[in-house]
Parts: sequence; C-alpha cells; structure tokens
Amino acid sequence: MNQPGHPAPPLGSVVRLLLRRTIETYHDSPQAVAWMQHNLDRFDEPLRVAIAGKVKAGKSTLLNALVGEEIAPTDAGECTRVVTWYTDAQVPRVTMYPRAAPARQLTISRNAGALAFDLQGVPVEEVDRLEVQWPSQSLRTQTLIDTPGIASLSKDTSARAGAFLAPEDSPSQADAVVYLMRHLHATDVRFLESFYDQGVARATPINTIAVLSRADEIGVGRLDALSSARRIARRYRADEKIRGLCQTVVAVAGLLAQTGRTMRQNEFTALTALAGMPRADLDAMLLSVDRFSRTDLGSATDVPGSDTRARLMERFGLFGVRLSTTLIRQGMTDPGTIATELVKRSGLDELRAVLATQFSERRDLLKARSALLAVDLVLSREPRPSAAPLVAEVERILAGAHEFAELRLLSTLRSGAVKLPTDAVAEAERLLGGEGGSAAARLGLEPEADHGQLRAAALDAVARWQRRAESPMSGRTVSDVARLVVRSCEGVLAALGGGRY
Ligand SMILES: Nc1nc2c(ncn2[C@@H]2O[C@H](COP(=O)(O)OP(=O)(O)O)[C@@H](O)[C@H]2O)c(=O)[nH]1
Ligand SMILES: [Mg+2]
Repeated sequence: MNQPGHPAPPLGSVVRLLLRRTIETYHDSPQAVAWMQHNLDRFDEPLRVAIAGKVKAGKSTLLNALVGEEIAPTDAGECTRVVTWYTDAQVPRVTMYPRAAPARQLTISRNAGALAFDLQGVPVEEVDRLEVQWPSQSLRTQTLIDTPGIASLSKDTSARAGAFLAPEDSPSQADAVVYLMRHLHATDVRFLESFYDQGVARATPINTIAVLSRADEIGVGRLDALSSARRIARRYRADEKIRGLCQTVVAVAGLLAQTGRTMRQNEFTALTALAGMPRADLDAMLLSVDRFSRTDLGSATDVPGSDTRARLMERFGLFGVRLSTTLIRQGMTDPGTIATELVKRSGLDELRAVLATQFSERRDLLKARSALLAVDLVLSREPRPSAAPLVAEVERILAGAHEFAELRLLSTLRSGAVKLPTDAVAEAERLLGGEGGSAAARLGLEPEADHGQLRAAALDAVARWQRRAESPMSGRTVSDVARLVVRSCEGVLAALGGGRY
C-alpha cells in the first residue's frame, strides 16, 4: 500500500524500468534481448489497434472511414488477404515484408480512387505483412492494422489472421482490437474468447470493442436502419456474455462513413439527377442492388447510365443512395451538407468517441499490459534463478498497480457477481473508468465541466463510497469494492490537484 501523500509512480515508468531490467538480466541471450528491445520500442509507439472480423464484415471499409481516405483495398484482391499496418509518416510509402526474404518497397497505384499495391509476384502465403506509411492525423495516435478475415472459407487466410491476433506461442502484436460482426455468431464469440484469454492481465476484456458493422443493411435499407442497428447494439451491450468479452458494442455503417468522408462532385451530380426522377420510378429501382444498376432507362433521359449507377451502388449502398436522394429531394443542394449527413448517420462519431475513451485515454495501461505479456514470455521461455526478482516484480505490478485492480474489479462487477443495487454498480463502473478514464467521464459530468464542479463531484463520491466501505451493513465483498472505488476517486482528486481534501 502506498502512504497517503506518496502517490505511486506512473505505471508507464514502472513498466519501462521492468523492461530495462529484463534486458540486463538476459543480456547473454540475444533472442531475449532482441525481443525485449522490440517491446521497449513498441512501448513508446502509437497504440496498435487491429481491426478484426470475418471476411466482408466491412473491416477495410471501416479503416478507410476512420482515416478519411480510401487507403485500404476493399472487397477481394490478394492484398486484402495480408495483414496490413497503416502508420503515420511524412511521405507515403508501402513496404512488403516477405517471410523469408528482405523487405522491399512496393509502388503505389490508384484504382478508381482507392489505393492498390502489387505484390510483385510474391505469393500471399509468403508475405508476413505489408506496412503502409501514410500522412494522416488519425494515424498519429494509433496505428491501424487491417487483418484478413477470421473463420473464412479460405483456411489459410483465416489462420493468418488468427496467428496474428491471438498467436499460440507469443503475445499479440496488437494492443487493442476493434472486432466487427454483422450479427453475433458462435464463431465471433469463440474468436473474442481466444483473444481475451491471454496470460497475465487476463480476465479483462479491456482491449476489445465490438462493432455491429454494415449497420445500414439491417432492416433492408429502410431509412430507420441505423436506429434499429443501435437498438440491437444496445441489446448486445446489456448481454452479460458479450459484456464479459468486450468493453462495449457500437453500431456503425462504415460504407456511409467512408463515402461521406470522400464524396466527389460527380457523385453528387449523379445523385441529383436521380433525385429528379419521378419518385415512383426511383423507388422501384431502389428495390434491389441489381435493379438499381441494371434498369434500362433508355438513351433519352439525363439520368446516369448503368455503369455510373453500379459505381454509385458500390460507393453508397442501397441505403446511402436512398438517403442521399431523399435529402436532395428535401432541399439539400450542397454536396458538403450531404456528406456530413452521411457521416453523422453512420455512427462513426460514436465509434471514435468510444475509441478515444476506451483506447486512447487508456494508452499507458494497454501498453503496459502488452509489455507485461512480453516480459512474461521471456520469463517462462527462459527461466533462470537470476530472474526471480523480475517474476516478483511482474506479480507486484499486476497486484499493486491500481490501474490493473480497477480492471479486475470492472470485470467482476460486469459479471454480476457483486451484490450491490443496479445503480450503484453502474456508478462504480463509471468511477472505475469503465466509460473513459478522464475525470469528467469517471464522475459522469460533461467534458466541459470546470475544475470546481469536478472537485465537488469527486469529493462527494469519495464521501459516499467511504460510507459504503465502512457501513456495518456492507458485507466484506462490498466493502472491498467500495474501498477500491474510493481509491479511484482519490486518484481523480490527486490528478485535479489542489491538495487531497
Ligand atoms: N452496405 C454496406 N456495405 C458495406 C459496408 N461496409 C462494407 N461494405 C461492403 O462490403 C464489402 C466488403 O467490405 P470490406 O471492407 O472489403 O470487408 P472486409 O473483408 O471485412 O475488409 C464491400 O463490397 C463493401 O463495399 C457498410 O457499412 N454498408
Ligand atoms: Mg479487407
């Protein structure tokens, strides 16, 4: 226990020191030193967020939506079968890392607006990964990793994704995962379980967010599709089994978001022409993808031809075309406004907010978790007497760092194992950082709450949970829970400054 007034050193520096000490202890093992050095570098890199899910779940499209550019190839194509890293850089560059040959640079070409890379004849199976360096604000705080589909028909592709995300013999290369699913399927659950069940810091679904993807397709393209999708996501969130495997579930229509962020003038022109058609004719065309693209409108009309319509369908989907033409008919005449509306309805902003609170704000903790897994691997692969203090230190960090204690308690609370009133459980989860690590998120205040409001709310929470901890009515478990919550509130107060009480 730390004495009051002597705050624990930040988790980041404790873990960095552990990494260095491990290197010293294993200085005579080149393999261990290289592995630890790699992890020391990784510790200071942006967070690595992998996008996972079955083939055609919409992973590459969602990555593009997050970046705001069509950099990840979508649909088929051999590149989509290789694990691809997208990192921020000054100059665009694509590097291929074959398994058994030196890395080499690939030329970048564009195919109808989207990037395409040519593997120069190297078979997909022989490529370990591609790295796309791309100047982008959104890649500055997180490296995004596009993965091939899991449980796909092609066993090899699926195995490559599995080996990357949840390798059997070493910790994952990713610090966190966004898992896309269209409906929850048994294979999704199995995959989530395999990712989550890893060595130290286990029993915390901390690094996984689930996305109910292609949300516009729910409800067969009706204009309220997104509301239905949000309702389903809410139901998943309330499901104990799902809550045990991921932090939260958000509904997102990646295609709408991607197209909204990259919409072109000629697409707007085509949509405007469609919106000018007699409504019944357009509605009839919009009954299916095929009808929309194939209907023969003759040559006399100024309505876009079959090829243009097919292309519109690829970019907007049935829902996107229906929504855009409706908006135009209602009087939106500015492409910018339509684009903004597509993004707004897509759920992308909600996903970004969740990524910020669950991942970015927890960066240090997620990095620490990855690093501890890496140290643990060395300690178990090459046990030696001189490493005993390191083993003890890993234990001490896991048991002693309040951040990990918060995570364990969050999982326990979410499993429903603690007998507390429902609203108290919800408040405890919030104070423990379940909805984000910032003071405002923990205290349930608006992000713009001022210092005085934050402090008052934190003091109030300390007092309430202290009473609960000391109440003779509280059983042992509840008292322990309450004490940890008090500690979290004290942490918030300490960070706000101005003395403890
Ligand atoms: N309607 C709709 N289609 C989508 C959405 N996201 C992706 N798609 C389409 O689904 C197909 C597969 O998408 P892709 O991103 O390549 O999936 P991946 O295999 O998981 O990377 C493509 O034709 C996309 O246009 C979405 O949100 N809505
Ligand atoms: Mg893909």
